[in-house]
Amino acid sequence: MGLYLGLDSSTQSLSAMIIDTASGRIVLDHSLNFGKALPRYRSPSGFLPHEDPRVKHADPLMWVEALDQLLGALRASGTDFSQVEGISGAGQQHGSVYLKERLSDVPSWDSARDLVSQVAPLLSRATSPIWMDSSTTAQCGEIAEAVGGDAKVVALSGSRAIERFTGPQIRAFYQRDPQGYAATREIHLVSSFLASILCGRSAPIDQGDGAGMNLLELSTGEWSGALVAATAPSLAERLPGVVPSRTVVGEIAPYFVSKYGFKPGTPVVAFSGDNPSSLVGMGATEPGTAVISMGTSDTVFAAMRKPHTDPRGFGHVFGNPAGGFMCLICFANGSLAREKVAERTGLSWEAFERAILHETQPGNQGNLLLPFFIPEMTPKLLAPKVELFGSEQFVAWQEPASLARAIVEAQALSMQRHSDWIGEHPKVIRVTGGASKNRGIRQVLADVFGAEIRSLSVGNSSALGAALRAAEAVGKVPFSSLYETFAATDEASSVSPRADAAAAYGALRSKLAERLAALGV
Ligand code: ADP
Ligand code: XUL
Repeated sequence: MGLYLGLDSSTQSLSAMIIDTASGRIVLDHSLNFGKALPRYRSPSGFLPHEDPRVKHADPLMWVEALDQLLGALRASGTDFSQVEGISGAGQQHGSVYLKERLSDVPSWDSARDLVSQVAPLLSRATSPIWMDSSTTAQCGEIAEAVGGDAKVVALSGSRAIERFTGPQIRAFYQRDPQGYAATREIHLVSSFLASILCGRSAPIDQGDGAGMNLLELSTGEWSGALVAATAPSLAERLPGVVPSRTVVGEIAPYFVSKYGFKPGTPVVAFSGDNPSSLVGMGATEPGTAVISMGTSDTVFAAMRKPHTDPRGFGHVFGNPAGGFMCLICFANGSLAREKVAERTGLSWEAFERAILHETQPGNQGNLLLPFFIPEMTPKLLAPKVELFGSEQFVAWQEPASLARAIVEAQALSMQRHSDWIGEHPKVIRVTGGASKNRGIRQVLADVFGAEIRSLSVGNSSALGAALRAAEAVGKVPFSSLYETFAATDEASSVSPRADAAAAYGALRSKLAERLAALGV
């Protein structure tokens, strides 16, 4: 029993959480926002501007500097890392980091210098494509063709070849910058990259996050020879190993011991993707509890009884860090789309919540919004598409309250439509992520899904999941007893479906489906 540290490097921030399994308390919960804390990376929302809306990259050095800065700030304010018994972490999924050297072949970090100046010369690619990138449609087609079609890619990897997934992104790099690819010795996910930084040597990729690459064979948990060969030449030698999520992958590097006071030899457990980690943090690793996460992206996910795949081709199967599988559907137009509506209507989040709860009704009197402010992956839209249907004032963006409801209803209806293949109709859905604080948004989800919506007392479920994974792997505390203590729902936040709401959505659901069908998606 002891203290366990969980880190979460998400799109917009790096968070650290320390849990104390002896007292059952969270003793530290702290975040650093990349845009605010590190303005020199010119990434206010965590990624770099680009003239092509399909291209979304981030500077991996920003993630590295954030780690130094966060640990430094925590240490300065009195955090005693010497009591930490184990560390794990989570990273935004799919994003990749390209290195000229295998991290195991370079000397460990020098504690007299900062991390960024030591990592910068190792990069063979200055920027990292992240999950929001949708510029690899051609490469997806090529990979599918090479292995025998979309159905084959799904059967092997659990997903169709998907633009943001790491394999198509690696192929695009190989084609667009062959010299850069030739100079690359090692390719990491954001998760395994940060674990490697902590260990000062190459850390393997875990099966949870690895399944989001279009490179891992679900049935074996190993790299798929066929997919690896279809992606880029000599890729196998550039990939780290794959391990089950609960593997101890190394010890903390001496740099962190001398600089921030960690205990020498502190074990580091494989980092995973933010969603697989959140499955743990939400206490949802057993089938039956669905989760909706509303961070930068919106995701719907759940542990799976049996691995089956989405016939429409939008959903994914990833590894469940507790063993087995999880399904996930991701929507790019999550918080950033809600923010666009809030900005355009001038509504604060409080006003946005009031508008939904008190100023509008389920079904929104037929007012409907196509909410694709950026290219969307579910359903697949390569260009932004924002359209308003309904009353004249609404169509002219003159009805702020209706617009607030419209974006959330469109998102909830789309989540419902695209999660029907899972074949479960949960009575309770757990929610997390920044936007889950909004009661109005929780109410629309309850009404559309006809389910009780519950939040957890803890805000950052990915960081919590990482800390719980460290406790389970190092401290040998079973997830079930950790969940009783750390993943309890906050009853006061619970929202029930309104009796009359379900009927209000029939017409809106058909209208949205018709419009999407007309767009061919
Ligand atoms: P990520 O983990 O992807 O970085 P978070 O889970 O921290 O994202 O969520 C951040 C987002 O939450 C912000 O971009 C913001 O749009 C949204 N958000 C925060 N508070 C509210 C609120 N009260 N209502 C709706 N959205 C909110
Ligand atoms: C999941 C996905 C996103 C990222 C960023 O497939 O692309 O949820 O993990 O959080």
